[in-house]
Amino acid sequence: MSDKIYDVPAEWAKRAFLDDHAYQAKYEASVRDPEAFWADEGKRIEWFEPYTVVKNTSFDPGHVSIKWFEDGVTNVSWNCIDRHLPTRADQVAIIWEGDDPSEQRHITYQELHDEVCRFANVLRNRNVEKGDRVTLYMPMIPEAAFAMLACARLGAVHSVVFGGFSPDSLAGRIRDCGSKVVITADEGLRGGRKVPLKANVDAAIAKLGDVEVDHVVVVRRTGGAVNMEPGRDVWYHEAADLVTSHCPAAPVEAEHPLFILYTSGSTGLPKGVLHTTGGYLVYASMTHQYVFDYHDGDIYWCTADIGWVTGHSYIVYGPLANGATTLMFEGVPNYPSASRFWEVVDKHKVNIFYTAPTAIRALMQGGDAPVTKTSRASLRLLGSVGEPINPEAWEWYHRVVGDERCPIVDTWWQTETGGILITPLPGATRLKPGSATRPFFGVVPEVVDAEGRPMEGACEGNLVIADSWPGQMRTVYGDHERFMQTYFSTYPGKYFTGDGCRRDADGYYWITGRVDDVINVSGHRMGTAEVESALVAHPKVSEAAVVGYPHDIKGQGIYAYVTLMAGVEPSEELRKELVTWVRQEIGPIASPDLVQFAPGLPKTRSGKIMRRILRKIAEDEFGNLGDTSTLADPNVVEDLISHRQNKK
Ligand code: 6R9
Repeated sequence: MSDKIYDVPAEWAKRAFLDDHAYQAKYEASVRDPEAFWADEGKRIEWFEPYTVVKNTSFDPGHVSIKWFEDGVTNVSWNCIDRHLPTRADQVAIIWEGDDPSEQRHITYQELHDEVCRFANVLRNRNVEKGDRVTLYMPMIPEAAFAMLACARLGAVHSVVFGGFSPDSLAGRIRDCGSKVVITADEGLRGGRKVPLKANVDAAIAKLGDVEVDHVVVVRRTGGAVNMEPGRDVWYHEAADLVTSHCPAAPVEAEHPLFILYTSGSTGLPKGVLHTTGGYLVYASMTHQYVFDYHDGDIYWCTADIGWVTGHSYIVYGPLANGATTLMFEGVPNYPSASRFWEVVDKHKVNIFYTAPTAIRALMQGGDAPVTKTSRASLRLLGSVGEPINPEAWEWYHRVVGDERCPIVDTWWQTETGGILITPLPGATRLKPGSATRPFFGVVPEVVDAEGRPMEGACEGNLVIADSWPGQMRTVYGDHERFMQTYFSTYPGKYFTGDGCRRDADGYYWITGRVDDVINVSGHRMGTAEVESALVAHPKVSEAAVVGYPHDIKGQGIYAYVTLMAGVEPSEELRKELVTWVRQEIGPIASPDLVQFAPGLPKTRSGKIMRRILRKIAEDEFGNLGDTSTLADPNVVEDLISHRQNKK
């Protein structure tokens, strides 16, 4: 924690949409009369049929229902493209920077229109219709954005699966939402290394058994050799040659599904978070404008992958809804050198830069020189997202990257929230390193104690949101019961975020991290249950328990306690085998950092694993194990402590 405060820089006070006074007034209006507030804000996008009903939402246990602008009719692709053509046809919509610094593309709004229409026609020719689910398994190339917008244009529902997930994970996500069409590329390219995307799709489809995928559309990226299944697989460039660049945008109701995005929770398989059309776009657009203080002509860069929600809301939908120029980067921060981010900033004159603390910490380890040898004079604003940013990393980002000139917006939000909920506004908010500061318009955060009682003033507890906002997820795809259970049953009548949080005397929020069984590894969410079930699927493993532990770069690392089958001897080799196994089962982001072989796990007499104890051991806090009297066999704790793995 740090008690430093950074005032709004003078030039920011001049240029920003809102100063502190304006923020306060607008915030008060937004929570005093949400109906009136959002009735107005809803007009920031264009509607084919105007809405008359603004907010129809209930957090009542058993009857959770969330609808915004429900009788309005619009289309997201039309709002992100066609609407801008009269004034922005020749303005660059997407700057693409390839993995290799010699590769780049500039795509104007007119070109975006033509590309998206062609992609939509290719999908239409493969019988994709309104409401159909389409899975995308793509590298960071413009065609990924074209495909998302093409789905939206047809009223089809995209489900983007991060290209780092394994064939198994991909198969599960194709099955869960019943996609008949998959869009992929021959190979991805990251840090000079190839990722076999099409081969992974083939392997995923082979695992699907009787679930059929009718079509696989393959974009050529590297030109690497791939297997093409006749009748099923088609090259995008060949199919696109046969269609026109004209395709009407389908009018859809405000609550028509826009996309599904799978995310890890504390139990079971990843959930299909469902977002819909009108409210989502209004919220993504509004937050993008105010949080990043986006003005016409600004060059904006969010380094996320489109496989995550940040890529959906703040590379594609928010910026394009605002007619912005959004930069899309295929590569990684340290290729070909540790200066890459800043070289890209200089090359494209980036004004607004949005990244994750894990990237900042990794770059910080490389020292100042790779940063300071670049100019970065175009930078005006920095952003952070994905996990708590420690004050040291914040200070470095501010001092070295931003030359003490650029405010940092530390934006707290989730896949479920669709857009940013707690954040500074650069012209309005005094910054405290490590704090996400104050709620965005229409957001009513509360800190509750273990019994769910709202706490007043300065306090620490669990973070809930008391009322709906337009960008909120609507349901878990195909399982509304699970939606209600997961988010609205812990504190009935309130949306439970899963995060712990502190509020200080100035009303600033400090997110302290997950309070459930979700680990945040490099800003990527991983359910401990998912990693455990991958481990126990290994023939030599009898039982596994997985917890998070503090990791210098990744924020949290994955610590796995593994009990082997009788007769199997622990070895260094087996340890490596298990790590590789998990990578293959889920994907590299799920690789355990540490594996400890444990003859026994601490369990209650009823057989429940006491993760609290395992967490303390992984965190090095042996002195503070809490009550161990309910353990069936207290001796296992001693053994676990003496065989604790060393941290990197
Ligand atoms: C957008 C995104 C959500 C979880 C969330 C929280 C953590 C995100 C944060 C942050 C502290 C921030 N988180 N932003 N914690 N400060 N600025 O990351 O969505 O992948 O669903 O993760 O990430 O724990 O609950 P998602």
